[in-house]
Amino acid sequence: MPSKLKKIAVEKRSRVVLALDYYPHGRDPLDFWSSLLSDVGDLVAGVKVGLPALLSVGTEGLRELVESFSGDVYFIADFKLADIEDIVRSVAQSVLGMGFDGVIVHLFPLCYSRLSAREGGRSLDFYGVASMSCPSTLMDAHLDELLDYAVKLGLAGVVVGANKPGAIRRARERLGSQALILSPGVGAQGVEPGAAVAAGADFEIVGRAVAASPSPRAALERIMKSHPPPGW
Ligand code: O7M
Repeated sequence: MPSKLKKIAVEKRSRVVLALDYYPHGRDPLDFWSSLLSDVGDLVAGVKVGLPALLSVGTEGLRELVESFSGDVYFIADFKLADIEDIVRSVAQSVLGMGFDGVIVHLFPLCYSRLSAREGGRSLDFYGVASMSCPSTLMDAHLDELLDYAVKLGLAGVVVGANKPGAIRRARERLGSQALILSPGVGAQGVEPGAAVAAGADFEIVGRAVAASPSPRAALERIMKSHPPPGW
């Protein structure tokens, strides 16, 4: 279970996972995200890094970013993994080697029997996408199956769109209190801060509303005011 994420969240009283996808045109992305994390790292529990970051700064750039801040934040790799189990496990092992704490995988392939990655004394937390913030009717029609699959795999948590409070409530019912629910869609995609947490999510994943704000700290403080303090 993702005890590092919970511990950091409680210490910082933060339910925010910051998505690092956006950087201003003309800026060096690694320099921008390093400055952003220096500015607001004390306000975020987790940082989600996706393909835009990987493709713009490369694995060495990401390794550097993770190494610089991993004492203070929980790093989640979101490389849109949806493949056969051997490939997912191999990527997960590399992700752990880069210093990440968690990885997000798509559940819809239903290809996995056991997901794990270990190295030395460290292990990676796995999160599964159960419902998206876009109108993905195919996935939503199979929500219960995807949630039950997440439980069967013993995942650390699931991703459920912040614009789908019914799906968040359903996820909480089916997952129980231990697994985490991470909800994207807040801010730039139109969901009010606090709505997903009010429906039962543990964390709200926020990208542009913070990273593209002229005052990322003030934007984060506004979002955090809408959340009850975390406690598990
Ligand atoms: O706050 P934003 O809109 O700038 O960023 C949202 C982030 O959440 C961005 O990194 C997306 O890839 C991610 N996300 C969604 O927006 N919707 C989803 O359904 C799922 C994700 C996600 O994180 O998938 C793992």
